[in-house]
Amino acid sequence: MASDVRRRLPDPALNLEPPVSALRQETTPAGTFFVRNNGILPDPDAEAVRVWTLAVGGEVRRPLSLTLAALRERFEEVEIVSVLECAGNGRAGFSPAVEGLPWGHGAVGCARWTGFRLGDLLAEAGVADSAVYVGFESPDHAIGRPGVPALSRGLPIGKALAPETLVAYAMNGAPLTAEHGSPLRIVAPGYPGSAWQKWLHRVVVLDREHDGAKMTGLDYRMPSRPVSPGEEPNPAEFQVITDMPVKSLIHDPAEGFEARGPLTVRGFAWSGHVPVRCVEVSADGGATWQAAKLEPGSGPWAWRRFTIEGLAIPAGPAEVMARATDRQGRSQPLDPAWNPRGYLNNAVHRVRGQVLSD
Ligand SMILES: Nc1nc2c(c(=O)[nH]1)N[C@H]1C(S)=C(S)[C@@H](COP(=O)(O)O)O[C@H]1N2
Ligand SMILES: [Mo]
Repeated sequence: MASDVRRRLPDPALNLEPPVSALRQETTPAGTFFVRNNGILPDPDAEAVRVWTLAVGGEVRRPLSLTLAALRERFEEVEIVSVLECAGNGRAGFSPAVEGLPWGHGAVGCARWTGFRLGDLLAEAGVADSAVYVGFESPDHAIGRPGVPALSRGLPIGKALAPETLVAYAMNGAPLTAEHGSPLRIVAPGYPGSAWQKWLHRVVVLDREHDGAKMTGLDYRMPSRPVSPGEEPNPAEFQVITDMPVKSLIHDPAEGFEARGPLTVRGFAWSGHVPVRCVEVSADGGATWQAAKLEPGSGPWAWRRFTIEGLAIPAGPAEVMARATDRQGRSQPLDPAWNPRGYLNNAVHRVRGQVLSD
């Protein structure tokens, strides 16, 4: 794809990140949307991939296995516009540096997802009273280890049954592409991208937290108390990431801009389960902040456009920053909160450039 603006990250798995300046639409086109793979995509020629079924088992009264056609026929179609963000988005911003893919700010996008409620599927299977969690299984495999799952994440039963949690088959009105999880993926608004299992093949209802690939240890988990660089992390003190923090990005101006003041600054703001309250912009290193105009967005899980026009800014080297605040009063910090795997960097987004004199 000659027009693909995404960079490939240094990793044997396919991981793609667009520049933040390309994230300028309410819904991000599939070909601009970041791609995060922990392993190798399912083999399109495999029998189980050509004839896809979705199975439900574990703590259920009626285990199921349904074809794509049967799923489409049986369950009501639902659409939701939701942000999808990798928990590792912004990892390159941590100091000291942490291991893991060095995402800039582009491991986020917002799309219109079409599918059916995971809760409707689970109701059909009859969830037992013992259920506390669901685990997801997919046929992608770990690097160099065919047959070994690359990722098997899950959701607490409450989120699995929540009306916004979908099994999706379409993104922005088109069938899911292979890289975004065709034919079925989880959509778990407000949760980190890791919970949005792609190539969903089986749902297992569990009477305890799921312990599949990359659910345990330090993977996609945050320390429950601050851990300093150099300190030996204790996995027993880490918890699975659920709710995503409030955040924003500036798509205009772009990094390295040259412009005459006053400036127009535009971008998007989003959050997890607590809605965004406001966005402010600073052009003086955070000394003063000016409220941006914030548009409503397409429903509670979509990102919301913000704009400031006529931002006064002196000629010379310049930096603009955006800071979103949620309805619980939590704001983006100026600097990221360091953690061993570099998750949840929601520090203010800074864009640097030059303001030209008249
Ligand atoms: N089966 C499977 N699902 C997966 C992954 C994966 O490696 N395998 N990566 C997860 C992670 S960490 C993220 S951030 C999202 C990214 O979705 P995208 O590639 O459509 O942007 O997919 C999630 N679903
Ligand atoms: Mo992710």
